[in-house]
Amino acid sequence: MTELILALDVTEKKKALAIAEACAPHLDAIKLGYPLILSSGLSIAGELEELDRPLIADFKVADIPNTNKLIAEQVFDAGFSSIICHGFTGGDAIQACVDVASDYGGACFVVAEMSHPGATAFFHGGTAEKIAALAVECGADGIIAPATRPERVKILRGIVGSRKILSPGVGAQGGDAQAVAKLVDGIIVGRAIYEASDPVTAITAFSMVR
Ligand code: NUP
Repeated sequence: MTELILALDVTEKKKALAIAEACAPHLDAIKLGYPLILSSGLSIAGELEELDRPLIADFKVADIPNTNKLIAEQVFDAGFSSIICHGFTGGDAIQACVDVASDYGGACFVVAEMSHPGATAFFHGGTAEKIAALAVECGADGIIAPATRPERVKILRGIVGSRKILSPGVGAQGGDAQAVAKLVDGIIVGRAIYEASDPVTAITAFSMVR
């Protein structure tokens, strides 16, 4: 089964909570990032915990190991079950997030390659492959790879094996959910759901993944 993960990048707290509540029964996890946390505060994670869906913190943590550790501790203390960190910072920085996740019984996902057009400038040329290998070496639970480039997902799958691949970029960014769903463990969908006039109905467009 491929999981369906909602990227809840809604900056109005009330609206975010309403969408999450309506969609939760049809989702496998909810991903929160800077837009919602900066507008509503970290405590929104506690409020969303009531929906009984795993919460993924997409802070793309990218600092020195000690700062990464301090950030990850805040994330898991707030009620998240997974954290997303960047991988270009190197093995020790990834390891700090992996270790905290494991201390809390949570998971750590490493961004191997981003989904937007500009990402090719730095992630191509061997970097994404190196990051994916580092993620495996550090014992990360999986990687983030672009639904906008299924051919790249296939290459990265060859490196991470059975570790999870979560994939953003379907819908608003143009990726084809059908094409990528069979290559990954979870697709991450934001605007195509939360900007729809009826988010629950919009989810049915992704029902092939559940
Ligand atoms: O490479 C990435 N691309 C990406 O879109 C890594 C991400 N974490 N994301 C996030 O996925 C992005 O920040 C947003 O929260 C979500 C995609 O949202 P949407 O394009 O479906 O609205």
